[in-house]
Amino acid sequence: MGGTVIEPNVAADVRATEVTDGFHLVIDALKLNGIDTIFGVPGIPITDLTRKAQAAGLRVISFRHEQNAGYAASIAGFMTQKPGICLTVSAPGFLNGLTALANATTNCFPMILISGSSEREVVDLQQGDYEELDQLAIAKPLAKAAFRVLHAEDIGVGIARAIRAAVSGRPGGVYLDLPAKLFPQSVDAEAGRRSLIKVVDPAPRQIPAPEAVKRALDLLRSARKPLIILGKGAAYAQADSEIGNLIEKTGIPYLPMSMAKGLLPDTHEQSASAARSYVLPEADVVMLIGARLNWLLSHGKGKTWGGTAPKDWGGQKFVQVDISPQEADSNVRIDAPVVGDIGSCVSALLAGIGSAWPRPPAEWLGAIAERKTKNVAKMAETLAKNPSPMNFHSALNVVRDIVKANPDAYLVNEGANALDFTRSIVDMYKPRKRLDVGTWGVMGIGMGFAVAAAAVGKQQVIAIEGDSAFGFSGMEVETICRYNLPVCVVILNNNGVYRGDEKNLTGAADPAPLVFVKDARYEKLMEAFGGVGVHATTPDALRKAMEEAIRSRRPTLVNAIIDEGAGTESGRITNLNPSAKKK
Ligand SMILES: Cc1ncc(C[n+]2csc(CCOP(=O)(O)OP(=O)(O)O)c2C)c(N)n1
Ligand SMILES: [Mg+2]
Repeated sequence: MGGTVIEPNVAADVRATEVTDGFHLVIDALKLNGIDTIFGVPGIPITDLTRKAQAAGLRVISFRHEQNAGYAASIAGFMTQKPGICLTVSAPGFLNGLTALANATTNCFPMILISGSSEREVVDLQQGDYEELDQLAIAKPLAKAAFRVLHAEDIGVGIARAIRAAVSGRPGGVYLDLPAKLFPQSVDAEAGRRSLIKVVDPAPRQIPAPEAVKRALDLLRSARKPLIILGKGAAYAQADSEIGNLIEKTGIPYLPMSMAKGLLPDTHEQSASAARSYVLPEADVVMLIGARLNWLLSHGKGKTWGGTAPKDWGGQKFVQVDISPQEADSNVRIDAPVVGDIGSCVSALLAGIGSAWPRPPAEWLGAIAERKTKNVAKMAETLAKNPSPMNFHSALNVVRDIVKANPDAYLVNEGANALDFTRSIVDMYKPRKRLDVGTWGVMGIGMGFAVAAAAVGKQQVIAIEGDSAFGFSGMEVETICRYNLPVCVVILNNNGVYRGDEKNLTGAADPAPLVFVKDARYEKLMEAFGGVGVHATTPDALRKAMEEAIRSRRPTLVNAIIDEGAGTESGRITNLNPSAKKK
């Protein structure tokens, strides 16, 4: 306990009273609950909190912008099942962190945004305080839960509630408002100690009902063309061996969603990734495990699923394994919902399967294998080409080899083409190693995720970034250098958003809205802070630079020059652009 001793100005025989304060109670409450890292940006009123937290043995990672600290916290939450903590100042700092909080809620990442706030009575009367804003009200609709603590004695409860809200059930972002006045409030040390709560079983298991499990297995057993889809919830659950067993014991082909790649190695023979557009419309029973039927799965309907019109349902029946009882039927009918935590649900399914589960019909497996072989051969041919300048394929062919040789490395990924090509070309071999833009397709997660993966995951990080995507968090290369993190950033630089060859249609001097400065030397940004910068125009140069980065573990930025005409609008989701009839 980091209590201070106040020596009362009285006779020496009067015992000093041990007191603590709001600063120390926040730190002690976090430590008591196993929180060891804080991501944030200092300033009024939390500057001293960052100092004291560091002095108390927490790792404090100070960023250049709160949004990046917030993304770092959220992905740390995904990686560890412990809420990631982001600490900000009031009003603008809070708002900067809020995007990351909303993104965490959308992606079901456990995170707590702790923001200092200004004088309550001044804020509530709108009298114009320094950084005045009703933060709690603003955070509420974007967070899974939001709390405020007004008295130091309540800090223990506030932190306990925030932790439970973040990690129990479906995880999400939680906001905790700590007004400036709270921090210096002093409390008797013993009373303070007693007010803290070590949260018991913060994310309790939720056991599925036996009849739900039976219903799901009966449906799955009846399938002629079964398919399993693994979502990021399945990756989060850390039930890797149970999920692997379920896939292998049933022999059912599976598709990993982006952040579930590597739950089983992407090279697994049951992976149907290379035949995705065949298996989705063809499957008759689909079991979703920790995957939602949102836009990333075309809402379970339309052409992707064999429907004719965009809103048409295909003929599939669905099993949905999910921790939220409200998830089923959100887009199409779910015939067999299995509600519980993924680990408990998959264990129950495994128990019900026993040892005599019939393998899926050979025609189904054969048809998938045939398409896979064809598509893999086609991809190999494309990857073998060596155009000049490089295109996404020839650059990512290198990254693919490097990741294969370094399966423990984290792969952070954002951009449009830079994202879609990386996802399909670079195989993952271990769970929770691929960290990307998630449900929202948000640009800006790159350097925050990279810092968290290196600092918390303690492994090499490879960040594959579109040049536009990188720009959203690029200043954090200073943070990467400052903490000397083993991060190798590779910018797939095609001079712009989607591509770099557009012209201003008016012919005037302003560039087109999607293009950037030609031949920008991003690598010099890393050099500016003492890291290694490399300008790579060939696959060989890219390979050498990445190998050296991993060997040395030094912060490195490789500016990989890609053909500026290589990309397509919005990558794989061109169809989501509203297109006007009038051209
Ligand atoms: C926060 C946010 N702002 C804007 C966008 C729109 N957007 C989607 S992808 C993208 C950048 C694509 O360019 P780049 O990262 O260079 O990838 P490329 O396709 O060129 O490889 C942008 C701005 C977004 N997804 N998120
Ligand atoms: Mg680009």
